[in-house]
Amino acid sequence: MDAFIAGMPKCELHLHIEGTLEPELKMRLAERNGVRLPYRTVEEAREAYKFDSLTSFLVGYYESMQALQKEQDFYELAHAYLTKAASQNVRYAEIFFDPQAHTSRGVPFDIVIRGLRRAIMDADRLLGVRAQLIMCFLRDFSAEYAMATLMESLPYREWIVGVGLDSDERDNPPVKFEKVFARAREEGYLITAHCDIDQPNTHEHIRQCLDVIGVDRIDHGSNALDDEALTAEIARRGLGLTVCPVSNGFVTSDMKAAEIRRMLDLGIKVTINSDDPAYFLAYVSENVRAVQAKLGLSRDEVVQFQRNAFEIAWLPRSVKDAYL
Ligand code: ES4
Ligand code: ZN
Repeated sequence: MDAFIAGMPKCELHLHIEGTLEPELKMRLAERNGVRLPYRTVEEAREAYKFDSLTSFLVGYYESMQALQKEQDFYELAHAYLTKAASQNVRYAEIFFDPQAHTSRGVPFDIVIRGLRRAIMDADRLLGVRAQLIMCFLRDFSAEYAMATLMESLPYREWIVGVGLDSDERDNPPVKFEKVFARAREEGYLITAHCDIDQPNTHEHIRQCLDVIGVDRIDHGSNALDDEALTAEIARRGLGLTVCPVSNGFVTSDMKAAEIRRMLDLGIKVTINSDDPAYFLAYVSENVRAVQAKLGLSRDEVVQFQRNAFEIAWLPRSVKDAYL
C-alpha cells in the first residue's frame, strides 16, 4: 500500500508554501540574509517546530518567516516544495501564500510573488509539476488591510487563481471579510476559506462561508459533518473540502478520520492534503497513508481522494479531464 500511495498520481489543494520551510533551508537563508533567529543550529530549529496548539504553532510559524527576505529566497522555498512534490508524484498543486506575513514585516508583495511565480514556471518545465497560486488573507489582521492586499494583487491577477482566508480563526469570522471577498469575486478570483476544526462557532462560520461569502470550496471544514443541514448543503452543492489529517491530529489529537469516512460514503468531495508539511512532518503521501491505515481503506478509496481533488481543482475542464 505504501508503494501504491507513493506511486499514484496526486493533486494537492491545501498547502501553505510558508509551511514547507524546512529547518535546513530556514537556517541557510537566515545566515545568507544576516537574520538572527532564536536558535543557532538546525537541531535547535527542529526542536522549535514542536507546539501544542494552533496559537503556539502560529507564533513560531510567523517568527520563522524572518529568514525569507529576497526574491531568490521565495524561489528556493517554492522550488524545494515542488521538487519534493514531484518526488511524491504530485502532478498538480494549488499553493497558498500569505503576502501579509511578509508585507507586514517590510518585504514587498512584488518580491514574494515573483519568487514563487518563477519557481512555478521552472517546475512546469523541468519537474513535470503544474501549480497555481492562491493568495490568503490573514484573518487576524483587519478587513482594510485585506482589501489593500487585494488591490495590491491586481497587477498580478493572471498569476493568482483565487483567494483564501487563514491564520487565527478565533473571533475572526468569515463575515469580517464579506466586502473583500465580494470584490475578489468581481475581479474573477475563485474563493476558499479555512474553517478550522478546533474553533468555537465553527458551524456558524461554515454557514457564513456557504451563504454570505459564497465559497467555491472549504479548507478543513470537517466539523460540518456534525450538522445535518450543513452536510446536506455541502453534498448538494458538490462543494470540495480540503482536509489535512496529520495537521488536524497535531492540533486536536484527532485526524478526523470518522468524518473522512462519512464524506466518502456520502459522495462529498473530500481531499487529503498536507497543510504545513515541514511543521507537521508529513507531506501528502504520508497524509494519505495515515488515513488509509486508520480507516483500512482500499486502493479504490485512496484513488477516490485524488479523483475528488482533480475534480474540484481550479483548472479548466479540459485540463482536469486529462488528469482524470
Ligand atoms: C495554518 Cl494549521 C493553520 N491554521 C490556520 N492558518 C494557517 N496558516 C498556516 N497554517
Ligand atoms: Zn491550512
